[in-house]
Amino acid sequence: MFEQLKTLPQDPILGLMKTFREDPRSDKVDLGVGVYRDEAGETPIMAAVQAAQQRLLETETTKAYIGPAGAEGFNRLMGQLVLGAEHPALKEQRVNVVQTPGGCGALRMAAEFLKLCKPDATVWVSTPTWANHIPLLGGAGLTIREYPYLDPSSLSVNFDAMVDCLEQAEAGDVVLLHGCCHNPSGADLDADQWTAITDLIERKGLLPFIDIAYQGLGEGLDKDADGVRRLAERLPEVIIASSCSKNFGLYRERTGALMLISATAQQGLAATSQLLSAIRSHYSMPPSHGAAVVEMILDTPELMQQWQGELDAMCSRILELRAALSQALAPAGDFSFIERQRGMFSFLGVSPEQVKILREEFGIYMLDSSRINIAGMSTTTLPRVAEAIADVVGR
Ligand code: PLP
Ligand code: TYF
Repeated sequence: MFEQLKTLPQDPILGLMKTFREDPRSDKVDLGVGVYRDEAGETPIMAAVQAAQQRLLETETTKAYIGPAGAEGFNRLMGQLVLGAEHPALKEQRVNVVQTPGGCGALRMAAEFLKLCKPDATVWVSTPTWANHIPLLGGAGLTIREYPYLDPSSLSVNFDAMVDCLEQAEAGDVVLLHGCCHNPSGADLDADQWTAITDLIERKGLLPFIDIAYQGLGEGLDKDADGVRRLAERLPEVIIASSCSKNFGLYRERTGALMLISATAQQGLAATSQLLSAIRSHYSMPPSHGAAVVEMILDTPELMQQWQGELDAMCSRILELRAALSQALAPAGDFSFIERQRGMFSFLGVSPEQVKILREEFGIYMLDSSRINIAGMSTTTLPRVAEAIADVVGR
């Protein structure tokens, strides 16, 4: 049965991690995969997470099954974290949250749910978008179309082109938006653009689908969710996929949430029953540990404060590195967009050949698209990274 199968290429992001590991140079720098790193280049367990794990170890009483929706407390607290505790949709009981295996699990189950709502649904995604969006959504059988998002010459949002394109979408089409910290470009919508896109979605009867995987790593927990929150104040139905991988550093614990905002509480119950049925037929129920940690943190004031402090420090470090890199590159060209962008990623805007030189000659690893993980640098490695980039673009 297996003999006719061809070997497929690896995920290019995860493949690059392996090439990096095998590079013997001691001064190599990994700007590839999107994991947060500290000044020492490590991705440590956050102290609030360690403390919550310790408490769990002492208080957890069972490992019995958790059920397809996951933990009720986690779901309630995640709804509040993303939407803000006072959000009208929460008060009107129009929000239903389920715990998922990471943001990826949320994205995929959202796609399966959409397929049940509308078997011929079309999802519009930004060009470019996170490469995994395509298999996660397309794999559920949704039709994927693209809207232009990034102007490749200025590396900023081409909002006019985005709006012009989405004017062609039909009622009932789904629009995937990055809640903040656009992956791969770092170019986000500003407040006016969020309002304008909300107007367009409302006028055309589209369904907004928000992927928010970096809340707290752009400018702060509330600021990063502002666009989503305001959109969800105006529209009757919204789907939100949220991830705890980056902001809690729980990557391998596979912790995320899927939120359905429905027009009425009654419709929300029916929609959630469909979603839970889809979950049962895919993985039955989510893993527990990561969500139990998040619930413990969000529900314990001193852990919450500790976590917010750590997250704010990560966020500030990224902003400082952004400012430092764009300044260090100023003699080589206009890289000021790096300072204006948010989150872990920006494109350098160099060619695949230049990316190859940076990797082979300088041991500086980034995706072929020139996407860099800003948090992959430290104040020690940044000058060398900047020097190498300046050298390569100056040739
Ligand atoms: N969405 C985006 C844009 C991402 O970059 C990621 C990954 O890091 C995710 C979703 C989901 O990640 P995870 O499944 O690890 O929570
Ligand atoms: O874009 C990134 O680097 C992160 C991490 O299959 C990631 O989102 C990369 C590939 C993948 C899962 C997560």
